[in-house]
Amino acid sequence: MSDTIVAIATASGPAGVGVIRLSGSDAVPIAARVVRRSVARLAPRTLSRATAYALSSDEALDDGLIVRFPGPHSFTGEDVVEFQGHGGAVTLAQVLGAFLSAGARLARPGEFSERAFHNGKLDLAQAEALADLISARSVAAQRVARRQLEGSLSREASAIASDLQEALARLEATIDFPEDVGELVPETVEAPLARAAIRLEKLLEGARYGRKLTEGITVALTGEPNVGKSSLLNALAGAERAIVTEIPGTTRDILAEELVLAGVPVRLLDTAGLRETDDVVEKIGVERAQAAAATADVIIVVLDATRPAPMPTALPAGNVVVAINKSDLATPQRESFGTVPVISVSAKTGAGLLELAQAVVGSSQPAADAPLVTRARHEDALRRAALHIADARATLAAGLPAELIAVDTHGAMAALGELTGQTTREEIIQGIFSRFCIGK
Ligand SMILES: Nc1nc2c(ncn2[C@@H]2O[C@H](COP(=O)(O)OP(=O)(O)OP(=O)(O)O)[C@@H](O)[C@H]2O)c(=O)[nH]1
Ligand SMILES: [Mg+2]
Repeated sequence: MSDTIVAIATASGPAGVGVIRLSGSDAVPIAARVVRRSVARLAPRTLSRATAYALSSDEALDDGLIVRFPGPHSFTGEDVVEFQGHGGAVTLAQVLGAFLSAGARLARPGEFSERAFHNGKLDLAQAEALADLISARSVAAQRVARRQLEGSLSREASAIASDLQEALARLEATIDFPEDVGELVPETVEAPLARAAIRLEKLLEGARYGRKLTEGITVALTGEPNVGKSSLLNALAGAERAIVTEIPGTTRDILAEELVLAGVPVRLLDTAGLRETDDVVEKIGVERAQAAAATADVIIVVLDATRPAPMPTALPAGNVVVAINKSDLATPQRESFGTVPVISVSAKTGAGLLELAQAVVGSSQPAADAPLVTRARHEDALRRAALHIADARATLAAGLPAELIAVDTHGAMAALGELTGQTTREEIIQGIFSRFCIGK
């Protein structure tokens, strides 16, 4: 038996339609008190006309539609009722108030998804994918979230788990029934462990790109005055956002632009050109530029093809891409600064901008249909699983007893189970759902 929760499920602000969702054992009788008709007799999953009334007066609050999803065939697995009325903060707040007066409790953030998880409707990775889907900032991020919601990551985790299970079954047979099974044949354990290790390695390879997709990255344009940093921001954004002039020292403040580069959400920062100056305002701008470069995930050092390139020692430490701009005016002289990629671009003609975007985002994009790890929590669990497997294989190779190999294999299983929530601690689960939005 669960108490009945209610929340506005649609975004706030003026909108054509607003949806209020109820879930719990009294969802149907509570809804019936508000719409003053039998909700229990409505055909399941079918919309019917309904008017929501205030409980304390006869005032009609809103006209709309009502629909009943009897548990367990609902999103949460419980009885769910939705009232679909008009959007807008005041109307929705009034109807919500009526449901609260009728006996529902306001849902905590993520509580609907949390109930779906506890009722076996979604595993933890799928519930997280749902949150990712709602907050996706690029088409690529949205696609990955959809695949995860549909179970791609969970299926890969269970494929790895079944390899581990196979190894464990062999180990446990030799531990429990040595006289029937005989000596452990190392290959029969090594083969499934190796398969699991390869699959894990593949997943972890894509994780860097996957996390960029959901979290996005900050990229700072930096370089001497007049090399074309602001022009590059405008060219990448496809809009005249930053002021561009032929006067060195044009940009003073930091300008941030949200855009998508090679599928990854990027916060691109234009900064003041770096030079010694006595101008008080420009000086502050230069300091801000240096601070932005120091905290960015990637720095684009912009050089001017018409001027001699500085020595590589001038490059800041970290994740750096060099863009030699104004390639329409002169042929860039350098092809690389050691290991730092150099891309020749023109903010004026657009040449090289796609290559620049690719270089900034990184080339480790996995195949489009491969399951992708997008969360630090998942990456962490998978890394621990991989370490346990490596230990298990080392123990096996050293000819140590089956019990010791089994301990690590169990450890790998437990780490893997955190992904889907089978072995995740309750407070971690609650922490995950508490970061969801209300009504989800
Ligand atoms: N031909 C050509 N001119 C460019 C290109 N990019 C920028 N410019 C010109 O170079 C000058 C400086 O461009 P900005 O974008 O203001 O340079 P900046 O690096 O932001 O300069 P500061 O803000 O002063 O640091 C302007 O006159 C631009 O029109 C390019 O790719 N080709
Ligand atoms: Mg500028």
